[in-house]
Amino acid sequence: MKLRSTLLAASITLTLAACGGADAPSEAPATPVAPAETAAPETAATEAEATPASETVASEAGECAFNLESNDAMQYSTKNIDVPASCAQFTINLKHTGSMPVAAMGHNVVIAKAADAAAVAADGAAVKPDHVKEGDARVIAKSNMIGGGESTSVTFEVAKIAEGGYNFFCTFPGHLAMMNGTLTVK
Ligand SMILES: [Cu+2]
Repeated sequence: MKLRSTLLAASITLTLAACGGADAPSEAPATPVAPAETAAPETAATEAEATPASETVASEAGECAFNLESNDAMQYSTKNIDVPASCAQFTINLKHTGSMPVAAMGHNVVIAKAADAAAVAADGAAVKPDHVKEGDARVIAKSNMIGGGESTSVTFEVAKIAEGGYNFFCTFPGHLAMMNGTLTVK
């Protein structure tokens, strides 16, 4: 009897609550509506532009994107990026977590054959501000050169690196030796 009346009361309360009326009993908290899965931003690239929340957004990049960081110590945050073969395109979002200006500690992300990296960087040494030779056919893709606190991104077709042997690297003069890593299509 007691159970039944409790259920009845709960049911009435729910009904009333649904109408926005009654005080919900404390032992029966309203079931929170499951948060709708917000559509993952597909263009993390353009969103990465320095909003305070960009770090959070960045950590949720989809599987066809990777959030790469760089710093004032001339380092990338990883030496390898796995690129799913299922992705038609892949985006690398680059964030410069340091504070030095682009002219002193600029970073970019360039995609080319590992064997061509040194020549690509050498040929771009005098080309400001991007440090990539105009029309360099060895370059699959390249981002802008950024300074501390800035973000950029580069997107490329996965088919173009499918054969393997491609690296990502920074062409700012003197950075290649420390700032390079492999792209592994799997
Ligand atoms: Cu660099």
